Amino acid sequence: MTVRIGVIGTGMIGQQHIHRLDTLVPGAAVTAVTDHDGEVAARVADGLDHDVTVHPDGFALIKDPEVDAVVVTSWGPTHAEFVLAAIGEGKHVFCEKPLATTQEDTLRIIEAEVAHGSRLVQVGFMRRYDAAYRAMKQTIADGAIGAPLVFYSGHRNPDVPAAYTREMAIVDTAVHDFDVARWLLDAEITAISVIAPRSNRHGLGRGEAEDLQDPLLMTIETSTGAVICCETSVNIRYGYDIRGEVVGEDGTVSLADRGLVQVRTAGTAAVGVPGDFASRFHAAFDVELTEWVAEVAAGSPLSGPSSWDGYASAAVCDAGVEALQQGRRVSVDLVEQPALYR
Ligand code: NAD
Ligand code: ISE
Repeated sequence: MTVRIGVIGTGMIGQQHIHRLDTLVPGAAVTAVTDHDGEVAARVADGLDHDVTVHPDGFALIKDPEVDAVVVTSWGPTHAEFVLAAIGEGKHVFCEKPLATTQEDTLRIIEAEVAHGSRLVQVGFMRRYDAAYRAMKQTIADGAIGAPLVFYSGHRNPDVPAAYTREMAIVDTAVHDFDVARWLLDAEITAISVIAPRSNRHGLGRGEAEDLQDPLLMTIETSTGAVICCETSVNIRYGYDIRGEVVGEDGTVSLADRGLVQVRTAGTAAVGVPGDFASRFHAAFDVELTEWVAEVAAGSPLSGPSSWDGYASAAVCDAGVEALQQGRRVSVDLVEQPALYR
């Protein structure tokens, strides 16, 4: 069976996902698109080698009988209403992070999905599909390093767009580290503190844009007693570098450097660093959508990041922003987890 997919939001990642769904992912075809900017949507549709319906808005696309499942890649604040509409139609929906921009909206989604009675929502936390992170999780599960005690997670971007604000280091960037830490350590996050060192000069004096507090260091407590130390550096210039090391009772496991080769010359040994998120995680995105489409096609239970994961990460983001603004440790108090997500 081919899963006919409608994509809401044909901007940067929307176009990348359309390309992989239409050309790479077995059993998937993009049959409908829409964008706030109708011309962009029409151009993207024209670029495909088959007929694609261009809808006036996301709600019309969700109702389209030629759409079996929905992908949401529009701006974050629009996600919740589209996800809720898809649940209302009983359709599977893959939503790029964040699931919603407020905890209240993530809880509305959970309530709707629980009322539906089975999982329809998957959130785009693609790190869970990255081969290196998967090997790290397997190493921990095998008991090779003993019980995990500390996770160091470094999230470095070469630069960020003018629209990027201070809080985005937490809600747009570190949200990936929060999710992957919960998944790796099999724990919930219970509290967060944020320290802002002296700022990188590249984050200051950004014309019309606000000065950034960059880097940020977060100390994050978890339900198992393991502690996460998360660094965001979003103006690091040298590349898109994702660092990770779990310290256990008997050893450590870390993400290896990425280059295919190491070059030794003139007294140095050098390895390449990816330039952006798309090159660092392209294979993870491929696996993420391939597994999602396979599960949707088979009607089997979804195994990827759930609405609960979207809610839990949103709760940590809210606490992190409060910790940054108020300069104090903020606890994360989650609602009781519905049975659907256990
Ligand atoms: P973008 O600005 O390039 O594209 C977003 C598109 O959504 C734009 O074309 C815009 O016109 C459209 N849009 C906005 N509101 C809409 C609406 N109501 N209906 C239909 N279309 C609408 O942004 P992007 O970088 O592609 O990011 C999109 C989403 O993907 C964001 O939530 C972002 O956080 C997420 N993202 C995730 C990753 C990742 O690593 N997983 C990386 C980049 C972006
Ligand atoms: C972007 O939205 C992403 O999700 C990237 O993975 C992340 O590295 C970047 O900081 C975000 O802005």
